[in-house]
Amino acid sequence: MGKAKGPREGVYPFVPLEFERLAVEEQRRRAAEFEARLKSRRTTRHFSTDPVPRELIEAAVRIAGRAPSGANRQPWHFVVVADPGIKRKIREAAEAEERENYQHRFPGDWLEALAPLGTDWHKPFLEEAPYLIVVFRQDYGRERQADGSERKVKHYYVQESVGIACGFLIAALHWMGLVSLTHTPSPMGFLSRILKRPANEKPYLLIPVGYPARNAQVPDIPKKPLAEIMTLLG
Ligand code: IYR
Repeated sequence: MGKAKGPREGVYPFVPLEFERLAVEEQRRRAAEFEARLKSRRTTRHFSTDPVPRELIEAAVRIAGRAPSGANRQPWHFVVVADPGIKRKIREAAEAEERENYQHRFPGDWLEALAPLGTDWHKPFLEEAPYLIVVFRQDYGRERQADGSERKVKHYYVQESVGIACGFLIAALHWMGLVSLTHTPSPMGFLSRILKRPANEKPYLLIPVGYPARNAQVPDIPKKPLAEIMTLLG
C-alpha cells in the first residue's frame, strides 16, 4: 500500500504547454501597452450608480480564477452582491466598524497615514457601486465523501494565492473599463454573517465595482520609481 494521496494527486495527465514565442519587438510593444494601460488604473471611491453588464463581472471573476495557487487548490470564493438590501446591510455594518476605527481604534500614526487619502467612516460607495465583489479566502476546503460525510482538504499559501487572484481581478476590471476599490473594513466578520458563508471561509477584501461618478476625484499620489522598487544583480 502506498502513502495516502491527497484528493487530486496524480490524476492529471501532463500535456504540451501552449506557448507562442513572440518576436522581441512585439514583446516590447506589449510591455509598453500593458504598462500604459495599468498606469491609468486608480483606486476610486466615487462611484456612479450606472448599471454594469453582469457578464463583465462574471468574466472578471473567471479571470481571477485563472490565478496560480498553492497546489492548485484555488482557495477563494467570490460573492457578487447586486441586491440593494444586502448592500445596505453591508454598508451599515461596515460604517459601524469604521466609525469605531476612526473615532477610537486607529492609532495616531495610522490616521496620519490615511489623511492624504481623505477617507473617513462614511462608506456611501457600498450602496452606490452597482456590484460589490466580496472575496473570501478558504483556509481549508470541504470535500463531500461517497458516504455523504465531509472531509477537510488542506490548502496551501492561501494568503498569497488569494492576493494574486485579486491582482488579476483588479487588473481585469480596469482593462474592461471599470473602476474598483480595494476596501478593507475592519474587522470584517460581519461579511461572513450577512453573506452566510461557511466556517472555512474568511473575508479577504471587499471590492466595489462600477463606473466612476462624473465628478470622481482621486488623490494625486506618486508611485515609487523603478530604481527604488527593483534591485538588479548581474
Ligand atoms: N479600512 C479603512 C481605513 C483605510 C486603511 C487603509 I491602510 C487605506 O489605504 C485606506 C483606508 C477605510 O476603508 O476607511
